[in-house]
Amino acid sequence: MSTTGPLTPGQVDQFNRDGFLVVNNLLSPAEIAAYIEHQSKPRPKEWNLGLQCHKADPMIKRLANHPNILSIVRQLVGGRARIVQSMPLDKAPAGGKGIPLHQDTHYLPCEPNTLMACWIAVTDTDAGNGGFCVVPASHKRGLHPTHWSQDPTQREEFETTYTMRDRAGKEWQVPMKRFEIDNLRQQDILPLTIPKGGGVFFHGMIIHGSFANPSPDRIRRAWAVHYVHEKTWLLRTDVQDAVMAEM
Ligand SMILES: O=C(O)CCC(=O)C(=O)O
Repeated sequence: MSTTGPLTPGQVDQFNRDGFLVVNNLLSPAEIAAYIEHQSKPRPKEWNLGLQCHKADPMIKRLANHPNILSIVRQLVGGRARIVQSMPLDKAPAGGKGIPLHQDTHYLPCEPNTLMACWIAVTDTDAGNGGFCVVPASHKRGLHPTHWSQDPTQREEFETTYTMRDRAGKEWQVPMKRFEIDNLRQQDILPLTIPKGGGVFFHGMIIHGSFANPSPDRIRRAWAVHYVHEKTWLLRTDVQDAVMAEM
């Protein structure tokens, strides 16, 4: 297992200032190889829980609870965390679709807002294969206006209605689909280079996403987990049973 130490005070400041932090060597080459092999094999259908696979699939559970990741999440949320969702984010060569730039808090409102994520590069990732992009420091300017993304090079398959419930038990419905932040300027978008096994920790309010994979032959493979501080109230009823992280 690879080991990274706790973040330095400088790295924590950087996360708070920029809204994201790249950390290399979170997973070892052996751990990455084991994940790739696991994903290539058929798995029992009881493990296929969509964005909740970390509750059933032992490999995904292990990675979502990886000490290198959790120790940093703990530092950044200021205590123990709960795992809200996990997802593979593979992007095929030659046009595999992007994810329109967005803020996760828009999809996962919570009180107080401790939402954050760790996105792990399973292959080397950069602008050349549709790597992860951020708008640095955009987490400090509230929720930005959005429009429905209908760009055919970006994913738009998602459309649903969430039930929200506040702490007092009041419920309401929120229709959701694939939104994109309005009026983004290309020069504000920073494509990150994250080598295999490294990752980016990012704040729930940071604007992030990615573009289609322009490479003729380089797949972009990645995987992400979203966390909140254990005491946070998640408004979406479908994730209110988010499990505690193991440390
Ligand atoms: O994989 C990407 O390109 C973006 C991932 C993302 O939006 C997320 O993990 O919240």
